Amino acid sequence: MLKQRMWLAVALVVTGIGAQATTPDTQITAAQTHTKAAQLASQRVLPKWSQKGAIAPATTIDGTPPTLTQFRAGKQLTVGNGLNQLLIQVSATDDLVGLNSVQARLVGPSGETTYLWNSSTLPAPTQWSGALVWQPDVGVESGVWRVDWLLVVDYNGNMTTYDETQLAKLGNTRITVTGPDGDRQGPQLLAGRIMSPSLSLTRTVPGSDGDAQFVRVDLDAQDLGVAGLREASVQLCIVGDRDCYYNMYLRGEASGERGSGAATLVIANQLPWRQLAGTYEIREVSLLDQAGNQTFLTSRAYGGNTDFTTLFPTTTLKVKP
Ligand SMILES: [Ca+2]
Ligand SMILES: [Ca+2]
Repeated sequence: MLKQRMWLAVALVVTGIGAQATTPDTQITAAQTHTKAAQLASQRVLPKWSQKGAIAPATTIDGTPPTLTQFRAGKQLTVGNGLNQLLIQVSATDDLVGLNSVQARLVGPSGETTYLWNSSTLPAPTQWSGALVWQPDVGVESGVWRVDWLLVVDYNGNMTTYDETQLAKLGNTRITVTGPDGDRQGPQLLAGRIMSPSLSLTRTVPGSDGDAQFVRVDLDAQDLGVAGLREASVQLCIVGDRDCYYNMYLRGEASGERGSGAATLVIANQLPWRQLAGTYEIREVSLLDQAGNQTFLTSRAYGGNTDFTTLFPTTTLKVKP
């Protein structure tokens, strides 16, 4: 019974195809396709290089790898001041099909490796000059990095590799990186502003589902050295509480500020509902850079030597019940 059904199904399919093939539309389409194929065969499109000057017959397949003709890496890279970028200038030639890509490997002082590459599109150049661009992030290791391997590849996949000794015959392979781990200086506070001079424990953020108000302090700061700002904190104490038993601690991170340029850090923390009501004054500001250097500024009223009134328009904030 099952076998009979299967045969029936096969028969229907065959009939279906047969019926389509006999319609005039299908026949015309088939004829046109054939003609188009014949046209394409007669108008054979030759590769660009062949149209230009018939350098080689179409049957020649390039089996020869490219050659590196020039190589030179930049010698110095100081990391942290804005964009960190070093260029490695490369030129290469290929006999026929053209250059596809150039790749290089960099090895750091402790053996860490990173790869750079550049590529061309078709029609590929037989004479190629360009740069491999190294843009390490701020955490890159300081010391001497070496280009210890380079690869040139043509569009047929033929390739030549070069080691450091071979590269050094053409140009510099050693890059001295001065990174943020060479930075021994903490950031500097330029100015600050208490943006929430008066807060209430019973008031909430307008429109929120009962969210407590925010304590906000803005700090204008800049890092000394090359690492860049990372985070800051502010501690406030109830006025007159020299032991700072009832304090308020705020902490915030720099949002992508890098380098030694000045930036404003916005430190906004929600007021804890258990915070004691009263008038608070700044006891300490601390600033941290990306290399881990920290600067502590402590108010004279708490045994330090910073007069915050010279840096802040007002140095107190009120928390009401
Ligand atoms: Ca080639
Ligand atoms: Ca620093």
